[in-house]
Amino acid sequence: MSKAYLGLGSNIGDSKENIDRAVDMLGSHENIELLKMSSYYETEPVGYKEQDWFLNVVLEIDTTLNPHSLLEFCREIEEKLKRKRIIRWGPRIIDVDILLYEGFKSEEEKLTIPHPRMTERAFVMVPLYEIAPRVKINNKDISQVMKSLAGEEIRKINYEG
Ligand code: GSY
Repeated sequence: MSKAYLGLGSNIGDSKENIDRAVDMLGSHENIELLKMSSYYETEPVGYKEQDWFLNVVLEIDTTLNPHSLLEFCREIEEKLKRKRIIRWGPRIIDVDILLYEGFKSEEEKLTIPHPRMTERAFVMVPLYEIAPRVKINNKDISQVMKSLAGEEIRKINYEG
């Protein structure tokens, strides 16, 4: 089993339902165990600004899938939820990104781990810090990395039930 962290985001349609469906699909895979899920966060768009705010969460999982198979499954989930890449950095029904995978680093274009832009993004770092306050990213403590965040807006949401 390897521990991994995934970032999920949506800003089209019912974002909470999109995220919840993706989480259910991950949890239903026989080689994935969901360990922790962060709170939901409403987050200011990073990159292309003329779009709705996102809903983001981070998951901690245990998995026997290797990083490439896990990536394939994440892409399958995006396809199933009918993600359409219309504008680069633009709106999306669901994005499922591998942020970290225990003991694994890669600079392949298709699979860069740790995720190349994660340390600059509050929508990733804040939920990750909530569930993994002692994790290291590129050998740096997350608490150190958090200090250099640019500070885009992010709001924790409390859903009832
Ligand atoms: O890969 C992430 C997709 N995305 C997001 C996102 O999930 N949240 C926010 N706040 N901005 C984003 N920009 C992109 S691209």
